[in-house]
Amino acid sequence: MSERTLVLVKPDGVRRGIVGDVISRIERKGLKLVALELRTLERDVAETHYEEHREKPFFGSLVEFITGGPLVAMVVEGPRAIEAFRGLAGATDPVAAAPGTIRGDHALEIQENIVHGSDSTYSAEREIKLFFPNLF
Ligand code: RTP
Ligand code: MG
Repeated sequence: MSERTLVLVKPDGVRRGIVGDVISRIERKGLKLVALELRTLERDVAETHYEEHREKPFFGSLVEFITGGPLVAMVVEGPRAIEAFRGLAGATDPVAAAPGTIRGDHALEIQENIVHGSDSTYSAEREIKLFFPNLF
């Protein structure tokens, strides 16, 4: 059974030229790209994407960061794609993320942690509709 997940290379990853490495890891794992776009998020889209964090102290800063430059949004498909990509990404805190993961290999700051991946089938469906409303 195949599933889909929304992956973002956040503005820090685009600025630092890590898009190719992220895509390469996705492809090496055997996951497939089914949609891809470079865009700069409007504030309302960013706030909707991260709505679960609206009450957190870092919400304002997170929205500033994620809207601060172009990002790459992708839909990635494969068996247990949600869990598979979260494994490639590593722990949210890049210092704690294992070496060999995207965050473990490329980052040190909790906010500027290079990638996003949906965390459940519910989130994946919601986020894919938000970023790619015409994808079926
Ligand atoms: P994401 O949603 O971006 O895939 O990351 P995640 O599931 O691993 O982490 P989550 O808890 O959903 O947090 C969302 C993003 O908010 C930033 N963050 N900043 N300053 C802080 O304490 C803090 N905590 C989280 C990170 O960019 C994190 O990926
Ligand atoms: Mg999350």
